[in-house]
Amino acid sequence: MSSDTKKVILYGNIKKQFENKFGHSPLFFARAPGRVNLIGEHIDYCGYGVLPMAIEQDIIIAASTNDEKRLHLSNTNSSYKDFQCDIQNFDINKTDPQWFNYFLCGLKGMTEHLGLTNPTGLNCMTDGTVPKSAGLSSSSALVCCSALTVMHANGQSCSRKDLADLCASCERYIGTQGGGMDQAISFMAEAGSAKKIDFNPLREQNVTLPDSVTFVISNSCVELNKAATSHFNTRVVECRIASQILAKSQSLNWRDYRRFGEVQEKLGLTLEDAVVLVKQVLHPDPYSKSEVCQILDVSPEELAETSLSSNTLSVQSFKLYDRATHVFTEADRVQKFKEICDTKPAAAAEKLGQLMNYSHASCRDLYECSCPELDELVDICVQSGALGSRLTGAGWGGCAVSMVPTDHLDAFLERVTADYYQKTSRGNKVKEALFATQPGSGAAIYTV
Ligand code: ADP
Ligand code: NG1
Ligand code: MG
Repeated sequence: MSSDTKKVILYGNIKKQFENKFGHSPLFFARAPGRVNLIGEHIDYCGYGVLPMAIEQDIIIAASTNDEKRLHLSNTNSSYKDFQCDIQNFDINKTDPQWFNYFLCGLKGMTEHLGLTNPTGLNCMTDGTVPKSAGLSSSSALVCCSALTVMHANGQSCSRKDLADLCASCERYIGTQGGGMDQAISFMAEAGSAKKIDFNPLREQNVTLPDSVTFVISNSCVELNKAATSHFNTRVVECRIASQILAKSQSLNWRDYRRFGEVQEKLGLTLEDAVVLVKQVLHPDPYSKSEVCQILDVSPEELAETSLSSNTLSVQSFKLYDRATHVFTEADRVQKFKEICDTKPAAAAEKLGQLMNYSHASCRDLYECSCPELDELVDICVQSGALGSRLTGAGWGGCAVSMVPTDHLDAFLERVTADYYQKTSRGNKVKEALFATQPGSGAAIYTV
């Protein structure tokens, strides 16, 4: 990926703060955008395609190098404290994921990927406009931006695809076992187009959204840090165990399988067939850990090896039927969403809106990754004239994305402001919490 010299003028504030901190000018800027996922929630790590677009909000790092082999990391937001360490010898803390650990993920991943034995020291000032822990991928924007900074500072270049794959892997150093959607769209986004992203191997296709609608993001103002809790990995693990039990039920060697997509492909099933298989094999009641061990014929210690993550070792109850049903039906909705965008049938926008509404209901009822505030916000968005509205990102708080007829946009914004924000103390946050968005461009380096 190449660098650009055009946009640095926009980065006056971060440049000034860099100069105040380090006493010289930055050599270059790196930027990586956040994203909004339009449909396809919690299915990337199951091997299924998703449909996100980049947003304008991003993380920017102003950087220079130093000869001391040190990382000096600062943030324009004083609530993110300064950090420094040796550029090569450091630990990434999974149990207390402070902000600099996300930077360290990118640093470690890129240093190893490039095989750098003598990486340059770095001085970095970080600035960000992606709301944190709100499902718009501030964490991945920071990891991607860090990896890009390390790459450029060491005079190297990588393809966007390699960067996306690398950053999907290295964000896992923080503990969350994500599927790669956030990093893929951050690097591969193109202004004006949403993308269908498929995995294993990573592939992308442009998706043209109907021109009569505008996508609006609204933040419920409830935050959830995914690395500091086990909500996210519990879902990953439930899906892994469900796919292993489905594999075993069909006489496959279940230890070879970790994702629904792999099992479905091996069995040659359609997504509808897979939903039927779930009904035949799994039961709707939660599975206890001992039942899972009995079905897979393993000890709890072996189960930890084959299926769990370090922060889910003590989970005792697994809802396999509901999670599996969500994943297969959500994967089907993504395919239908793309098909409607491509073929533009009559009432296309209404059909897309309906898929978004079904997606939210499935996230709320089957995947249980919503929360009361987000459900209330989604309801208000639909009552305010959205054709479809749903939680976006991991959930348990964070943002909703709504598809609104453009000629109804002002009335929609007014009503959501009145009904969700102004009724509570959220009123003073409405400016940054409720905004229309366009498909933005991908990560970039700007040299001075
Ligand atoms: P998200 O849904 O935004 O990806 P996560 O819980 O995965 O939420 O990650 C949020 C974390 O990312 C924050 O707690 C913080 O550590 C880090 N982060 C986000 N934005 C910034 C920023 N501008 N500067 C420093 N760290 C940030
Ligand atoms: P957010 O909301 O950005 O933390 C997470 C995962 C994605 C995906 C979505 C749910 C990471 C870095 N991101 O996103 O891979 O699984 O949740 O669709 O783990
Ligand atoms: Mg995140």
